[in-house]
Amino acid sequence: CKKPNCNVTKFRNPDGTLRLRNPHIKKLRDGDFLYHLALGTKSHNLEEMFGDVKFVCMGGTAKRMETLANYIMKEIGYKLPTGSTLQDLTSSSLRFAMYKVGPVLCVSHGMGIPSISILLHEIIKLVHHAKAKDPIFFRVGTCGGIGLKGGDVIVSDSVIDELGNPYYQQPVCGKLVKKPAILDKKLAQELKSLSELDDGFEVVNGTTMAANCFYEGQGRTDGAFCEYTEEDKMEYLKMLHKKGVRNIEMEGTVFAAHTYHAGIKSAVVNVALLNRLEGDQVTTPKEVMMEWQNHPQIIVTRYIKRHLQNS
Ligand code: R2B
Ligand code: URA
Repeated sequence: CKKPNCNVTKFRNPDGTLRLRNPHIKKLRDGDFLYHLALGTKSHNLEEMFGDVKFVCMGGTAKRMETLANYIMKEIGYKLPTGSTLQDLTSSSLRFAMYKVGPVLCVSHGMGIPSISILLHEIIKLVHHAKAKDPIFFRVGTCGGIGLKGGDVIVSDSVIDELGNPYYQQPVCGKLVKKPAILDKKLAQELKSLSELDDGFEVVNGTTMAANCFYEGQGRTDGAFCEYTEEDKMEYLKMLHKKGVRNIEMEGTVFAAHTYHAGIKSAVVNVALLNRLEGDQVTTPKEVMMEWQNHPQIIVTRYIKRHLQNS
């Protein structure tokens, strides 16, 4: 199907709940246990716990996701039940951390494609089992910008891998399987439009490259190994920039591919921690970096707020 959002309509039921693209799950005799979340269909009432989820925000670290949950809570005016505090709902898994603020889930994904891939499998099953309707997924993260200042935000309109492929490929049962890495372009444009003049940071749309490595895979010359020159690196980064790549991070392809495959609208919103055309080392003071990491959260929270008000 060539129509935009074709998967979104194809893999959702008319009421917006997700159809799981795995016939085996229904046949699990003891229910489905989401091991890395320590939640299961037998052990928990997932529909009661998560049936109202409309937005899922994923980001690298547990702390950042807790900060985001608290920020969203304040912005949407959500009150926790009297006497309760924000809980990590996956605490017994000791892997990821997940916070729920009304219709918003904030969950950490760790670093890199394998880590977020595990999380995506389990969160997609979670929203399916919970019968959540039309959930939208965001990755709110950090990246290296190409030609952008530290603190600027890139909302990806497309994602590619290190070889320029617009898909996520993975060996499955000994064969290489490709899944198109497609993000919702309208969502990306709307997120960009939510930037305000006095924000103090730019928000741009652009292509994101997802690499499997922070060092050689991103053309850095400051890893433990480097068998190329500074000139090779600059040539590579400039070539990427010419192709429309505005940032490099480590999860975009699988995030876009798995959400698209599941029929979920999604967006990748990253803050640049440095301009890779000017260097490789991330040396910005911690307090500045902590402030910058709020920038994608501000944009995504504006979107969530606007859509909750209109729903
Ligand atoms: C951005 O930052 C992390 C590496 O430092 C990685 O998770 C990513 O995509
Ligand atoms: N995260 C990355 O993956 N690359 C950077 O340069 C900065 C953050």
